[in-house]
Amino acid sequence: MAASSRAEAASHSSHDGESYDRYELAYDVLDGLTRPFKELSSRFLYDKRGAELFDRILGLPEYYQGRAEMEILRQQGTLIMSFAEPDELVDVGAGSGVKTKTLLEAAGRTSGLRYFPVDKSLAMLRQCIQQMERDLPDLAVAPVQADFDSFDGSVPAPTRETKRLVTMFGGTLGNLLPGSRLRFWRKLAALAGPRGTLLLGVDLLNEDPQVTEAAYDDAAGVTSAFNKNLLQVINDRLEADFDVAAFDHLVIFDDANGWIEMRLRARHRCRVQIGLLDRSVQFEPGEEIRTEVSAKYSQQDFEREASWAGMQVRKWLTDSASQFALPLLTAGR
Ligand code: AVJ
Repeated sequence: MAASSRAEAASHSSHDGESYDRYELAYDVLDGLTRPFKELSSRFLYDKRGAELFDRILGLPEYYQGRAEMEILRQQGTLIMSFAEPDELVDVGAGSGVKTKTLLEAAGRTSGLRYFPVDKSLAMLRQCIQQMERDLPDLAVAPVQADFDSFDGSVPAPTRETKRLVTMFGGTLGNLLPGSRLRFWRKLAALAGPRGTLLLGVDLLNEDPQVTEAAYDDAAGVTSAFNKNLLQVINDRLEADFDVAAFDHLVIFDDANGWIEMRLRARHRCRVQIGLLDRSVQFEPGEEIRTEVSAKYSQQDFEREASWAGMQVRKWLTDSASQFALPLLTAGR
């Protein structure tokens, strides 16, 4: 092997063809763990095991989001497609593509449509391509391997004529903090283009915060395992030595900010080595790490946010229990 390609192989993650560099991960982790209130990005939750655990979360009785979103897609698929009349479909964070498949099957339309599934995981993209080839063979699929920071350079820019539908399912927008969310809104608007439509998954504020809390702290403990797996990801990729069993899963609803947080709390004082960086981090008894923020919206909050990016909600589609929304947006005021 040539020296340059060896260096390349060493600096990239060994699993799943992820684009995120090991040293980028290492320093992001160190940044987060050396703050006065420790934080780790929720993007690190989704390694192979994390993705499997998230799949199990989607089937939990408490986690209504996935089912509610599928219900809207089945019920409103035709309306969504006739509103957007797309030639192109860009699916940000496509995963297995099951949501888009449901949308297209409900609308009964695939011909003349170009589908760009965007995902950071090659394994997910492969699964998505396979599923579409099997169930929607007419669909032209152009996969794009990119994460949320890099998709704008990887998907072709829309022209003034392009009729493009951009989807981001699951409520992922709510995982960004408001400052980054504003920047991300602008990227989504640019991706859709002047004649495009956005379809975004939005988890709604529940009158009863316990319903939301239960969705992130299920009785079977799957979300707890999902959260703790983050420490395992760090152990595996950064030669760290977190004692995963010494941390508890914790969920907090932050009323003022309108979001729910997942945290991990150290049971006792400990010191964690990060082998790759030859650094260590100290935890006090009860010290917490924030691992995820997930915003819960009212329709009004959401519309205000959309206007930051010059986008306007044209249709507000919800499930029958009004727990989740799939608004359709276009440019304009
Ligand atoms: C897929 C990122 C939207 O925030 O609800 C599920 C992830 N975290 N249970 C969410 C998640 C805990 C989920 N998103």
